[in-house]
This record gives sequence, structure tokens and C-alpha cells, in this order.
Amino acid sequence: MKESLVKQAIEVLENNHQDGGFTIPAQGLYPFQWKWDSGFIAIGYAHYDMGKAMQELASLLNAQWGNGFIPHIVFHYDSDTYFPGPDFHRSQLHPLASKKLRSTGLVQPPVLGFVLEKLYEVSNRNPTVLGFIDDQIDKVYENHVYFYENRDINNEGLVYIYHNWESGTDNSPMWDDIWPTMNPPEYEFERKDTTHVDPSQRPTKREYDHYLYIIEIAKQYNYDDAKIAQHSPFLVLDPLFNAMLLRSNEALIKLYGLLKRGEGKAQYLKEKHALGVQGMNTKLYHESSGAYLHFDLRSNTLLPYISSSSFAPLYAGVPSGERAQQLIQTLKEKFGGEDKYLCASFDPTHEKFNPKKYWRGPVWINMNWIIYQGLKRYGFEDLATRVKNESIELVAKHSFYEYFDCRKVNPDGDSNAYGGNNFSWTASLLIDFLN
Ligand code: 9YW
Repeated sequence: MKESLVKQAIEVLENNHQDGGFTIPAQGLYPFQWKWDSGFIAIGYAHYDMGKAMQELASLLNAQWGNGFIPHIVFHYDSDTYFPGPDFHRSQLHPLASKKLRSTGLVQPPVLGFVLEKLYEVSNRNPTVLGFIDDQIDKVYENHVYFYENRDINNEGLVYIYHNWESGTDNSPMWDDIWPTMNPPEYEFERKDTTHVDPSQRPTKREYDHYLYIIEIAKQYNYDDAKIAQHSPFLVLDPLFNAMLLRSNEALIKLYGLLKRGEGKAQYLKEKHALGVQGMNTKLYHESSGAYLHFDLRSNTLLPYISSSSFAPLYAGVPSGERAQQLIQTLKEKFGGEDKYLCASFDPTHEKFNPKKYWRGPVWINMNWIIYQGLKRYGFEDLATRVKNESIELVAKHSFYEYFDCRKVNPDGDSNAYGGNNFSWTASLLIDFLN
């Protein structure tokens, strides 16, 4: 089974690979290069074609802006199968935006630091890979500096996101409390995602109105960070996003050590890192939920919802041993019943849980990979093995879908696998799980 799954996974990646040296997440549905997808995709390539892995990252970093910003989508070419495209986002409004490549003016979770580290590990410390890291690492460092200098408005080592698309968890119920604080117009536009995927598995039109509205505000200020921090109706400290930044800090510090250079840079990261770990534990941890939560900087409160993002800080070594135990309790009690696959993207015991709808409940393989790494880090071997085996089982049973139903018995008797098929990060992370 293992060989045939890996073979199929490779086929998915090869079919989604583009001539420009990057990989799309899924044909039709997502026809461009997405930031955190590319990071996860590079991990899969690393196991069988290191050249492609390095090219994937280089093509993304080639779209970096003059201020260190790395965009969430790079529009290497036009495509009419996705909305909103480059003509809506208009990254060129920002004076330091890439002149070579059009993109969005949004970011996505900062995974590139730990992806570089992973490539080196998978390569068995190959000097060519270290040479590649030497060429690229400063760009990733500049990206972290961008975050700390522009998005840490309280100087607490925690950086904000100004849009739900920046979180990577687009329509999570988390944001439901924020939408009523704005009243966007009813925009007229043609959705494309709902022509590729059953609309009941995607966000609603009204949710999209909100998504577009926040970007319209950012565009009004030419994507100026300080203005966005002042005016965006959406401003959140996300535990997943910040955990990825912290885990990537660790990787960059380690890699600079291996390269025997960049001491000042490593020192800068160490200071921000210590502050960030402390910030996560004081500001984002909610004792009675036994979980890290999202902090809404507009209402100055924690958003009272537990999601798969709540467990990401394990991967960055953020919780103390005792706190990690509490997190595991929460994971087991709320997400880990015998009747469920780990790990639902949203609290299955909550009334807002929806097992079929995108980030409102289904299992995502990238989140399982992050949680798996975190469980391993703290020595929760049994639970880690369970997450890994269930990820493999879901794909083996249903193929390389974008997201999966966490219910072992689905009362509706439908497919249990949703969104796009032949989805790149499902394939690439499966290759990593099987290695
Ligand atoms: C969209 C590409 C992206 C992921 C996001 C996921 C989805 C795109 O697909 O967003 O148009 O809504 O939520 O995490 O990077 O796979």
C-alpha cells in the first residue's frame, strides 16, 4: 500500500507542477502559487526531487517585496478559473511591491523557515542544499523582520493578521463574531470556486462580501501596514500564524548557526522569539478552555473558540510541560473520540461545528502534519502515531482530497472527502508521513 500511495502522491504533485517552476494547489480551483502551500509542497518534493523542492521555494521568494513581505498568492500568469485575481488585489498599489510579479497584498502563515530546515534534514545534510539555504535564508529572515517591525503593534512578539485569508483557515467560525462589526456592500462578482466544488462545502456569498470589503479598505491605503493596523475592521493575533512564525524563528537561528554567519540576525530573532513565546502564554492561552485561542485586537478579547489552530503552539515548543498536558486533555476530550478521525479543524462539540464545510470542521492534512510534529516534540508518541495513521487512512480510503469528514460513520452516507481532489499539500505531506 505504501509504495502505491507514494506513487499516486508523486503523480498528483507532478500534474500540478507548472513550467514556471512552481506548483498549484489544485487544478481549476486554485490555479496560482499559494505561499504556505508551496512550503508544504516543497517538503514532499524533498523526498524524491530536491531540485524541484528548491525551485518551488525560490519561485515563491522571487515574488518578495522590497520591505520583506512575501505574498499569499503569486499570480505568475493570468487565469480565469479563480476569483479574486490580480486585477482585484492590485499589489502594485504598494510602493515596495514586486515589480516583476503580481500578487495579493495579503500574507499567509510563515512556514518557510522550518521548511528550509526540513529540506536540509531530508537531504541528509547535503552541502548543495546548505548552499541553497545560504542563498535564500536572508529573504526569509527579512520576512520575519517585516512581521516584527510592521505587525507587532504592541511590541509583544505577537504579529497580527488583518484578513481571514491570512490565517489560512478562511471561513473558520472564529471570525463569525467579527463579521457583524462591519457592514460591507453587496458586491457584484462572479464566484469561481463554487463552479469547481459543491457550494455547500465553501463559504457563502455574504462571507465573500466581507472578505472583499477588508481588502478594499487595505487598497484604499495602498496596503500601508500602519494604516491597515489603524483602519482594518479585522485585526487578530492568531495562535497558528504566530506558532508558525516562532517555529520558523527557531529554524532560522539553527540554520544561521550551521552557516556560521548571521550572528546579529540570529540574536534579533532570539529576542523576538523569547518575547513571542511569553506573549503566546500570557495573552493567547485560555486556562479554562485548556487551549490557545485567537485574540481580537479590535474588541480586545479572546475569541472563545477552540480549533485545530489551538494546538499548533506545540510544534513551536510554546507550552510548558504542564500546559502541554492540558492541551492534550482538550484535544482528546473534544476532538479525539473513538468515533472520530483526528483532527477536526473546529471543535466538534460546539454548535457551530460543520463536518463538511471547509474550515468549519473537516480534517486538513497540513494541520494534522503540524499537530503531529508538535505531539512528537513533547513525546506524546501514541497520539502522534494516531494522527499520522489516521491521516494516511483518510487519504488511502478517499484519495488526495482537500479536506475530510472527521466522523468515522457519516450518517448521510456521502463521500467523506470534500473540496478539490488531487490537492497538492495532501499529496506532499502524505509522502512525508510515509517516509
Ligand atoms: C481560497 C490554497 C488555499 C490555502 C488556504 C485555503 C484555501 C483559498 O486554499 O484558500 O480561495 O479560499 O483555505 O489555506 O492556502 O490551497
